[in-house]
Amino acid sequence: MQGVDPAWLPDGAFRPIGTRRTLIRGSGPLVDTVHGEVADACARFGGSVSREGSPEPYDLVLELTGPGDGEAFAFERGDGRTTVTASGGPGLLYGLFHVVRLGDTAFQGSHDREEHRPDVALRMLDHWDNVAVHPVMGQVERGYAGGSLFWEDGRARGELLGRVRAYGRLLAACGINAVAVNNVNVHETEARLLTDRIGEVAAIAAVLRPYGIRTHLSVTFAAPMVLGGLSTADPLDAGVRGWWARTTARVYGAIPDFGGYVVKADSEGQPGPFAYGRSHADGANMLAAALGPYGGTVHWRAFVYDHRQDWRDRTTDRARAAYDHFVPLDGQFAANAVLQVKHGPMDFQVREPLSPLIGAMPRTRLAVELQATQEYTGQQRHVCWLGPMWSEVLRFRPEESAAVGELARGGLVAVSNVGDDPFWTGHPLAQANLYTFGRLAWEPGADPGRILDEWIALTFGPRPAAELHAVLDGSWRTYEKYTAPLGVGWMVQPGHHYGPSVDGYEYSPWGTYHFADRDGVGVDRSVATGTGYAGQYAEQWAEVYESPDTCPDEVLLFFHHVSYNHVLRSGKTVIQHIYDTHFEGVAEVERAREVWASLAGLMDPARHARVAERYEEQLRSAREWRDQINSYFLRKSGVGDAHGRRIY
Ligand code: GCW
Repeated sequence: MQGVDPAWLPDGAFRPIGTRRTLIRGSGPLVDTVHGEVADACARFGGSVSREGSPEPYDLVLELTGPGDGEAFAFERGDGRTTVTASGGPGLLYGLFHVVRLGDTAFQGSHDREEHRPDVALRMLDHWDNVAVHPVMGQVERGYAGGSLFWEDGRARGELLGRVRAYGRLLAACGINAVAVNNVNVHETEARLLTDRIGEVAAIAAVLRPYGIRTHLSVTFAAPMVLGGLSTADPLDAGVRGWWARTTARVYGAIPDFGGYVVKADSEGQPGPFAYGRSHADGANMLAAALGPYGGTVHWRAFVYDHRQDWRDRTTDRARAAYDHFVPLDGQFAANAVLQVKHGPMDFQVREPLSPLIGAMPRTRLAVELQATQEYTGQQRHVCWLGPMWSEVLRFRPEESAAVGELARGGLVAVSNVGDDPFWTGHPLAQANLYTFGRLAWEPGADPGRILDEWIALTFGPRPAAELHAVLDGSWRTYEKYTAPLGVGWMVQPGHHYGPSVDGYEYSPWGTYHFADRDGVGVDRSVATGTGYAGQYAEQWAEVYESPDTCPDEVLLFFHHVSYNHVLRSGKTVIQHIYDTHFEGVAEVERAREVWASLAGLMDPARHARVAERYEEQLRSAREWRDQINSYFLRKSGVGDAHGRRIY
């Protein structure tokens, strides 16, 4: 698309296909999409594409063998011909993008037959987009890439076919198959997308459908009242249930393959079943009942906690909240209700332990929610490739039996980092997060470094691969080093969450404290002397986290309040670790910025310039973080830096 960054689908990525002869067999809307892709590539590069089985030789055969909507495909090469077969349209599309990723290798030598299928059925992006620009949150809540891709001037964009189509194509190429098009905080205007404005959602769905993407909608629990004029939203009330059933029937009238609802209830001021003395299973099941006849799913978020707690109250621990609310409900949720759990117990900090809910509800379908938008990880002004963090989460085993990627039977979800910015994600290198999410959702056990290399090769071609890998690979750990230490989190500026403010949340109602005093820092969440949170884990992890001697360093201050002279498992004291990591983090940003500068001339100048400009801000901000954190802890502790470096 003109004026928009091609991201991981530059024209050149289609050269190996576009210069060859392709046969496409089968019919259906997704086969048409595949045909369109190959035909465009051939128009550019001189190859040919046919839908007839004429006897001439082909280099590539893409064949749909069945009528289904399966996502699996098989790939093989022999006798000078590459073949992709799939029994469903989405599978054929994913097979095509597999060939794109392989590039020329797909057409060289021979390849044994390989079967590919996603490990996770639902791979979803949640957009926190508002239709109308919200006075505080702007158009995209926690969005760092401009306005919404879907909504403009209070309605669905006119040129949907351009931008949103290009988006659907990028998403399909990394394996994403579901999108929720509006913010989970559902304001007045957006509430109406469910009813009189469903046509706009249908228009978006029509553009995403050819790329195998189903559309979902965030709805307000109070919809029967705010839209239906009822006097209650009680999930057990017959009138309320009838309203949802009728409304949902109309949604499916407009969008026959509608994916379902996303709900944030009793969370940060959103309405929910608690007002009626009902449980969250009652709430979710009411919507599941309305969606069930059409094959839809309700994604019910588990982000329920007290956001008006008193900082003086040491018995309430926000980290415990999701587990305390939801584990007693295990087994009560309908089959098409999915409980959507943030990966950590708090809120997308740069480092958190795994949410103890994951693994503790064996009779409930769970979806795990990650955050691609970099709310707490540099807001797309800092380079912070989240692949290693997500991979750690997905490979973590809450119990011996299964990893998180396997426990997420209800899907993997990421909060989108995309807006109407020409680079899609504001920071061009943040595209890597979106791509990596899709690929990890397809295969949660995949090596993230391999995915990164794939993204680099597609986006930039072969040339600066090693340098780009170096710049991105360690960037999450670098970010962690210069921000809040050892898993304690929350030392950010309140409200917008960018930049340091060590005590910004310390005396607030949000349940986000570090308890630093002159002797030490951290939150005692042990069973023996603290909030008991550590005991929410299965025995093996509960034991590990219970004692500061066995607790992993990177989450030590999440679980324990320790003295500044406490010796970490690394052999360093806590205070020296704080100083060292903060100096190292800034030095790492300085080096990465140099590497980036050396790449000028190897890529589109606009892309290079955008990143270079953001590195200036990242470095300024990293120094600010370093100096505030180090000075704060020097002043609190009175313990100097062993290396005598400058602290203010
Ligand atoms: O991370 C917090 C954000 C809110 C967000 C909320 C949520 C959409 O600061 O902006 O609201 O989480 O996940 O619901």
